[in-house]
Amino acid sequence: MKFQNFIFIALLIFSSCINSEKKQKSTTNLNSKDILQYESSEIKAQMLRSWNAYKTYAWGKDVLLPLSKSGFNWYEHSLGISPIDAYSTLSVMGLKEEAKEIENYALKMNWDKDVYVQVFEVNIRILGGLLAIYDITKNPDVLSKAIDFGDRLLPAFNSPTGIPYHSVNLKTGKTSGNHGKGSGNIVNTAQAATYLFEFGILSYYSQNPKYYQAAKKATMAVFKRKSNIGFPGDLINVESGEWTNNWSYLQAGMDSYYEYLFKSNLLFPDPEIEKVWEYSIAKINQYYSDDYNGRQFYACVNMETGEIVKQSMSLYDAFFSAIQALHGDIENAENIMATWDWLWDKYGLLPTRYLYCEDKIEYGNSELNPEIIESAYYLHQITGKEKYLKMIQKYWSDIKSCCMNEIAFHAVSDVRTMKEKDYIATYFCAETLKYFYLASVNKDVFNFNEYVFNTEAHPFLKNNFKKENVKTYLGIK
Ligand code: DMJ
Repeated sequence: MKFQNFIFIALLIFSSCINSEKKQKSTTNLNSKDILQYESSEIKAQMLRSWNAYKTYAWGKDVLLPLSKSGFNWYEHSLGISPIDAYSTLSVMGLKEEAKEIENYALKMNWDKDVYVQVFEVNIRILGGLLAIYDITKNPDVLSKAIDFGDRLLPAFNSPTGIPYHSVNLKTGKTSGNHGKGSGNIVNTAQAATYLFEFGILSYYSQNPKYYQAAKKATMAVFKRKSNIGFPGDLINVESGEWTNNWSYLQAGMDSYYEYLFKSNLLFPDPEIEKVWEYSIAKINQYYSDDYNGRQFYACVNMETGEIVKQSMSLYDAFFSAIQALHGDIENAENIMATWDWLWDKYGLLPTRYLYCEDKIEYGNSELNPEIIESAYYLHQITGKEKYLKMIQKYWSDIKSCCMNEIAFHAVSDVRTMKEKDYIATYFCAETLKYFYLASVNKDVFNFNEYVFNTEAHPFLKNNFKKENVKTYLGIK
């Protein structure tokens, strides 16, 4: 073997060792001052790279598969979920050409599809995404698309309780308990009552209260079935209104129910919903909060007794510090953020679920979810403390080390091994990259105080919703 070839091979082996080391090691041992600051231009370039990968390998499909370089649809027909979900991120980044392309794409969508869709998921991503396009462009044809889509979701709310069925057929309006195939009529609390925000916006822009009123009926139907100590459970039968599981918590399955009780009031003050939020946040602080080994957690409790039934945290409930901070409860928001950051430092990414009393991972996968970045971003904006920006920089550095591939980013099947998974959720572009970017720009580019985000990180300008019209357009008494 020639000497040059030997050197070349040795270099290759050395660099692949470094890469595999990089894939497993978090930057957490570095001092925050050692972490390289990222520039907004870097995030923007990564968004563009991911978007172009979607266009090259999965255009027209719902989701990009980054390892196999292909795409797949959620249902039998594509709903264009990735583009519609990505629009507001491309737009806040000033990528006008790409945003315009999606606006035109959305206008060509025909919602008259014989397909059962999950009401919760398409509400936050498609309806939320379309409304975000309209909020920015004021293109009346986009609003017509949003109204058409909203009208196709409404039949789901025609249940005896007013709580929507799990799925609805976009063409026929028929409903179903489980993707059009199953028999049950059970939904979780987030699926039951995460509609006030998008349906409120749709009512406002269409000047038709029917959407907000349907969302409010569903929310109140959940709230009025609270237990004697004041909690909803996590699974409910939409026809009988009976709880089929009696756990209560902040994790996926209940998270956005609480999020919208608070956030919808920021755009659409409604005294009844505000009361529900104030009541609920007091109960959360009283019962969910769990101090363990000198750290603050929020546990799962029995809705009837308030007893802790599981000491776990899921990466979804990391959204809650953002809500607490926005609500003015900075102390709790900072305490729980410190807990999330501590968990990140253990693995260099958050596992989907962790049992804190056993120091054990229950589900090790990570889809590069946005919530921890979202909360650090809110805390940085609200407290002005630099440590939150440093956290965000660390999260970015870690995600780059473990999850970047030649075309985009990928999820991992276990944070202990950082084994690559051929998947990237639509919320990575819609939310995760957006929060990274917004954390790195100044107020002239994006003023946090002027917006409220839906649960899929689509930002809505507060000034677009005039207080004097809200009551009439939404039918608030
Ligand atoms: C998003 O789809 C939404 O934020 C939803 O409310 C729950 N979390 C995922 C991202 O983790």
